Amino acid sequence: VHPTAERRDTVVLVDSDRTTYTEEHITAKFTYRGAQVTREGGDIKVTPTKEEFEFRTKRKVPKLGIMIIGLGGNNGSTFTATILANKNHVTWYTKEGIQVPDYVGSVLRASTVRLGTDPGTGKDFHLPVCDLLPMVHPNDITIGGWDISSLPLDEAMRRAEVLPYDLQRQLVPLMRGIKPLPSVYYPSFIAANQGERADNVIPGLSKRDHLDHLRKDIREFKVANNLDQVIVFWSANTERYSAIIPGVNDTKEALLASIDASHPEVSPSTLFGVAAVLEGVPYINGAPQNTFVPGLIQLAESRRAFIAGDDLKSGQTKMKSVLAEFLVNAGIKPLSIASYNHLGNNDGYNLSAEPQFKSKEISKSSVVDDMVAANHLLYKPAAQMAKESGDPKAKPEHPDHIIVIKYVPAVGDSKRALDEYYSRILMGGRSTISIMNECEDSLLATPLIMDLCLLAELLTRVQYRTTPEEEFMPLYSVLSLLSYMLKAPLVKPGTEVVNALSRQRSALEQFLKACLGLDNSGDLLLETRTW
Ligand code: NAI
Ligand code: DG6
Repeated sequence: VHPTAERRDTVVLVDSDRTTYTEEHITAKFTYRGAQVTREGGDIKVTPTKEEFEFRTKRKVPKLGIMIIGLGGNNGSTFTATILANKNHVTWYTKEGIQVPDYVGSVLRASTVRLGTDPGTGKDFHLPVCDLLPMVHPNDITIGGWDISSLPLDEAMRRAEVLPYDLQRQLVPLMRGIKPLPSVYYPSFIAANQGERADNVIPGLSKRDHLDHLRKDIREFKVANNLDQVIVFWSANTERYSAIIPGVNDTKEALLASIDASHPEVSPSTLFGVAAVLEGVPYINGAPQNTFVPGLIQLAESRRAFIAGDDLKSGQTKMKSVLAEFLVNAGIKPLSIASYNHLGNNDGYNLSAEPQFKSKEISKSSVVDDMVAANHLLYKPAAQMAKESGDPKAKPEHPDHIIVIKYVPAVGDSKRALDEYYSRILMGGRSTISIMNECEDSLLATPLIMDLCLLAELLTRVQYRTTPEEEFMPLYSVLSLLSYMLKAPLVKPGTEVVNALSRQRSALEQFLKACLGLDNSGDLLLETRTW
């Protein structure tokens, strides 16, 4: 068994009066420290703040089902094949020899956190992230879902052309019995070129009937597989943006009324979101469109349901959320970022239509905004631009940032991504960094889908309170702690988006440790800097 797929019964036992263990829960007290900062004349006034939290995590992991919308797509079929290969210990030959299945690329299963120092050796002690708190093992996930294409999963896997032949050959008997449920298909939302695969569609035109049908599918999947929890994941084609129209989708009441009226601006991805929220199961959007219209966010809030999105941050954008942060935090000023990519899978085919490309362009573009806005020494804020230009509506200074995506059938799922970072360095000098990466897109996306679902499930088991008199509460509906895996993270309305990968990882790590009552000042390493 590959180390990333191993089963362990590790329990992290925190030896502190602030962390308690019962058979049912891990409960930890945590002091959240921050600071309020104001300008007072020429000075900056900083007031340290602190708030006491108590986190309670249910220890029993549920029997988990994941329902993928777009199950027969490249990601859906690769995800299913990966879980089944691991579960059934399928090994296969390539020209490099025998291969064993793994979960490489999963932050939970294939990366570690620094927990502290071993007093015996004085060395750092690292633990797999998935061993910090009780989490579902991916091999135990039950998979189901919907697709507008009726191909059973063995044929969908073959159509995807992602996995090697010898692996596919052995997976066929395990995959052929999995057939996607019929789905809702509203042609105006995805590229016209997708029409040819839409042979598995829920009949009728009433969006209310469609909603009821999807809700029934979720309930039946749960019962049929004896599941405790289900997560619904959008891995279907990228849709065009929905228009946000007052009275149509801007409030929960309007959205539900629009479904009753079969309003044309209610997209399939939003309809699935409503179905999941009404069934009380988490809903995650792995594509870039604005599924989470204000009415759906409100509905989730009102039901204390969990949602997360948007768009998997798998390759080029993940690199960008590292490199842009590195450059700007190094005091170097990117002047332009030009990102080009071509791919030949069905995702690329769908994105060759302008409205769907537009959705992807938006999510790929937003990723450097917070890093740029954080450095007013390099980039002029809006007020300064307005003063200098005389235009009161002037935007803050920003590097030129372009996104190009081209469909090249020959390369299939093996996406090519080229990026050029052109920056200003010392004394007006210039630096150009070029990056080219190439690999199967679905092999990067699959572990992200898994991490998103397993983390979302864990977060449904974490509750908090800020005084001992209060009842424990679930976390806020929008699970922004999942941002690490998402290109355009959805956050609590009115709060700031964090795109920088290191900050996203740090937030996640700190939160998981906080659930154990551990403070994350580990990198201070004061013992190495003091006498
Ligand atoms: P794909 O095109 O192979 O799969 C999408 C599947 O969704 C197809 O089988 C299609 O028939 C189905 N579908 C379309 N509309 C549907 C509906 N209304 N209900 C149910 N099924 C429907 O695409 P792939 O490569 O699997 O990607 C899936 C999504 O994830 C795309 O939106 C893509 O942009 C997004 N994504 C993919 C990444 C990657 O690295 N592969 C990374 C980031 C996002
Ligand atoms: C081409 O851009 C297709 C897209 O679906 C991307 O492959 C996907 O969004 C992953 O993007 P990135 O920028 O994280 O590699």
